Amino acid sequence: MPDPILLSTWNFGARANPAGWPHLLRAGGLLDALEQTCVACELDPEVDSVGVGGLPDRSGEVSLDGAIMLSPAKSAGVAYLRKYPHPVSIARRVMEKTPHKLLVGDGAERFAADEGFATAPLLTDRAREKWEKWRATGKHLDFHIGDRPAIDPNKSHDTIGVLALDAAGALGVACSTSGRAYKLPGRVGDSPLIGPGLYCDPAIGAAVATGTGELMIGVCAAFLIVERMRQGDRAIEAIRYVLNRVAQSYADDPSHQCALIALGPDGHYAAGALRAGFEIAITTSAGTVVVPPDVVLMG
Ligand code: SD4
Repeated sequence: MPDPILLSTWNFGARANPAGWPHLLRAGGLLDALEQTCVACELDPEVDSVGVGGLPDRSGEVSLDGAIMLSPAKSAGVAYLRKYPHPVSIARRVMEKTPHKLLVGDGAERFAADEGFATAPLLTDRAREKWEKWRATGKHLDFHIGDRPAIDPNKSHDTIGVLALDAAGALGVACSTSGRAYKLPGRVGDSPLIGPGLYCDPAIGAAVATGTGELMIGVCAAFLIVERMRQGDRAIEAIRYVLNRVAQSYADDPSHQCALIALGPDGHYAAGALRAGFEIAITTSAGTVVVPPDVVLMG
């Protein structure tokens, strides 16, 4: 039996993992581990790309996306939630209580209301001030160069993606995001989509993506990683393959990032990114560490 492990994207994952870890040590606690890691990040006031405090779209409205997956049958996502702070919790409920894979916008919010989820204001004063500053530039630059240093793909938009393996060898993945800051209203990225943003086949592996969702959607990134692992790739080889596919498929734009983590049912894992700056938070029985990825394609 493997040792339990919890992996999450970016250094802010180190603050979120401890909320999920105790659940992972409980028999049957895998879904709670995934969900509670995301919930902790959604409530983290320092994170302006996930949950409450996420940066809004260009009209000033925050919308959240998220998803959770244990297997093709056990998976669901929600997108374009404007009133509810915990997309992964709602996605889990969609997975557990409906035959559907994706609920969006008003319908997703009606479902959340019927299920008794609490609403919360998502736009904080801090996020509003950043948006107002961005708007005042009058330049309507794309999100990643709006109010950020021009070339800093790692500070512009960050999903929390979580991969977990429990002591029984069960794998799972979840992710949560407010998406690209200053996006067009209605824009949805990879994070609520089973395939591009996250994927899990219990016998093969699980993968999650963060970065510019448009890159991941075009190559179905997380699914492709797991399919490469099905064909015999180790996690690191599968990640390298997908990063190369992204690099070949899109014009080079230094302000875009694609960062990936994969985990096998035997506990082996790897992380990679198109560009420098990505980090992963790893929690095991030895504690939590933050490390750089194994591969940086354009580093
Ligand atoms: C999106 N992939 O909506 C998400 C955002 C993100 O690092 O992960 N940023 O495109």
